[in-house]
Amino acid sequence: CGGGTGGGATGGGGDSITMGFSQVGAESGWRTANTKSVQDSAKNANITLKFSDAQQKQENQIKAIRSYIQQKVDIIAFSPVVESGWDTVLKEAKDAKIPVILTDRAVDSKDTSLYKTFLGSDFVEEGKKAGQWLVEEYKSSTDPVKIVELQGTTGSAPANDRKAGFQDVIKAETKFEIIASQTGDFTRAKGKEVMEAFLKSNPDIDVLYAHNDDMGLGAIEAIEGAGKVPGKDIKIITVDAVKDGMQALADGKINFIVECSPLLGPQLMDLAKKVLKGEQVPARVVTEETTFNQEQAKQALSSRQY
Ligand code: GYE
Repeated sequence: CGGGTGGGATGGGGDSITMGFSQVGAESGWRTANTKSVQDSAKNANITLKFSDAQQKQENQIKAIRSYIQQKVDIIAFSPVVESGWDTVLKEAKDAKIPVILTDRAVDSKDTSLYKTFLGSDFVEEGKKAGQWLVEEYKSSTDPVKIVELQGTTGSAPANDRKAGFQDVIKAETKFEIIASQTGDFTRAKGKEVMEAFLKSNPDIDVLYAHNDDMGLGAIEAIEGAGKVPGKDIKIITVDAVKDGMQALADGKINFIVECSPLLGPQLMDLAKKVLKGEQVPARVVTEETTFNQEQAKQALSSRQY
């Protein structure tokens, strides 16, 4: 190690890179798969990973980032739990000359020099895909369609964007009405709890749009508990396409899933190496993803990695 084109940056170009990674938490199947992807690919790329789990709390992430700065890691990567409130700590990293890569979720900082690149999905596009399926599904009906929405973590990029993209598509037709919308914090338990409340106050729900599979899976329990049939009495759209979600889709309990890939690890390690070598990297790297209906889920299930 050492030498090469590393220049001033410690670890640049060498094989002893240390990365500090601040993860959102362990709130969902998606997150578990994402953590595994990051850890496995760090090992494969010969990058020493310092990993911390923020338990969905921004203050914990800020603490972790400050501690990575103190430890003088070569590079910091993190998945910001919410979009706002990062400028101060990102400025501290910049002043310490430690490059930062955003993975999975975005920040709303105006100063884009605070991070090198942002690797992750286009969540607005995901919300649009969910809306497009709904428009197609109800294209021959003029009756009102009553929708309830389980939002992701309040203030997070995927919650903000999946909501906005969905709304953008369905607003064109007045028959679609979102009658209730609340956060389920991307967890199964909260998804169930909030869906139970939705069912109590709204006797005739046609559609559930859940911002991730886990909340949808929790909601299925609530729907069944209320004596209704998920996928029939209430149509369900979710995002992620983790195995448990895909199983429920194949079983007819979910109607449509928009894929969001958690397998960001290999690209992240690749970008980190390039950044440390002083190579140019794109400001935005968008993950490629697809959608699944029930038939497609049956086909895809056996080869699903997460
Ligand atoms: O969809 C959800 C997770 O940020 C894309 O976070 C990620 C989201 C994912 O908890 O399941």
